[in-house]
Amino acid sequence: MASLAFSSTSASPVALRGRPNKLAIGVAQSGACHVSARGSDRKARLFITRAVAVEKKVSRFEDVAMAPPDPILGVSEAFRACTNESKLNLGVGAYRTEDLQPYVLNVVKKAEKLMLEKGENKEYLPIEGLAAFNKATAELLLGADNHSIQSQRVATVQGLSGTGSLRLAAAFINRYCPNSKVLISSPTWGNHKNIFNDAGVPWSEYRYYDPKTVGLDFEGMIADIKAAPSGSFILLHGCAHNPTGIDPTPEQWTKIADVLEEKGHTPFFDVAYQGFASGSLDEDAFSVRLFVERGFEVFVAQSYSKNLGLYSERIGAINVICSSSDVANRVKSQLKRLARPMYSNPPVHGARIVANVVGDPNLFSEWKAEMEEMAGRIKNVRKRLYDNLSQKDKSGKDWSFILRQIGMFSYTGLNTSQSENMTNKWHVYMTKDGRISLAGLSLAKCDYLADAIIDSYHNVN
Ligand code: KET
Repeated sequence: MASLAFSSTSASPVALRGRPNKLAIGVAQSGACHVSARGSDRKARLFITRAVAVEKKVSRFEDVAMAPPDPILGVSEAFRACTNESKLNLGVGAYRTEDLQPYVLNVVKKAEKLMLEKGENKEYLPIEGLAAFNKATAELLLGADNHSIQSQRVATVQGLSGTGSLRLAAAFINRYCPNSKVLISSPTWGNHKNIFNDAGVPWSEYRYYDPKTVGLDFEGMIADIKAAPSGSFILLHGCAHNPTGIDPTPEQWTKIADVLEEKGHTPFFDVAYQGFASGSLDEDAFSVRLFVERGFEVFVAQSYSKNLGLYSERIGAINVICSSSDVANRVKSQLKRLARPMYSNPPVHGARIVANVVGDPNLFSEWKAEMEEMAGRIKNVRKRLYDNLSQKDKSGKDWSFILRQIGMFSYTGLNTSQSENMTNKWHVYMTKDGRISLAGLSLAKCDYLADAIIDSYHNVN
């Protein structure tokens, strides 16, 4: 017989000893219940008039612990709950207008109108995604005349945005290169470690950020990549490194390629900001194209969350540039095989938007202009924040590192307690690693933010 525990909304609670939690009996007011319990309570008799017993199973998941909030997306949840008027959400990397409102690009609206007019159906896509999207995305990344495309050496599979594409590649590495490890920069985007952990891919870190110079620790990076076991995958941010906003120079990229070649490593690029860093799609693809040009087999995960503002459409791709078209075909077949039991096939809406924008010369040039505008707004905010900090801070601290960073973020150098002060005292919501999203800042709010940063930096340890 099962042990019994009781709960009642009407009568005072009756506590029974014995093993609890197998069954709970709720007692309502209109009915009767006569129960005998086991152990020391076996003889207990409860007579509750007009009470009805309602059997309720206690969850088998009772031992599941509460997961911590996500370090990035959890910040948005906390921001929504805050009622202070000065609040600012500089957590997630999502572009806002100067009025701090989400922005849907005009080209996206135009592409959607076209799609509606065409009245396309909602049939399943093939496992690898929309053909027109896959073609457009590889060409955007590598350049349409790139030799790897011409010789059909690129395996492209539409993914669930950048994250899903990285995850698919991680599953591929786990299955086909099970003894290889992935090296990721320290620090890196918060989700990289989760992705490789969940895919069962071992990883370690290479040095990247030097807090003393608030710049790139190039020597450390090279030394760690050299020291990694030959044949490792080296995760690189194609442009606008997240969270630091510090990218290698073209000369440094060449040196990195030399070391990867020497060690037989495979470059694995995360390209989440093409066109968003410099405002130019080609300039931001420089690093990837360099490695492809030098004959590496390269993994590249792409995202259209930021550059086309398609965050919730979940549109991106995984590209594997292979040494022959034959290998590319086989790699693609296995990526599809991995995708099928995970999510079957990808969603069509975002893929059609990208294909329409990239495939139409007018929309394409309009997109480039809008992207330049977004990148320009972020650069203006960056400059204004720097100006405010340098004018207000009388300590002599050099804030010029902010101007040297690129992309959506600024890595302020604030530590955890200082970042917490930003939120608790100033209602500036940001990640605890000191990263702020400049895309969520307006020119008008730079003054307030500068006060918050100066206070947190100088008055909190
Ligand atoms: N890579 C990097 C480097 C990156 O910053 C993001 C998103 C992604 C991939 C994935 O984006 P997706 O939407 O899956 O295509 N970064 C921002 C949002 C997030 O954390 O999910 C961020 O850092 O705020």
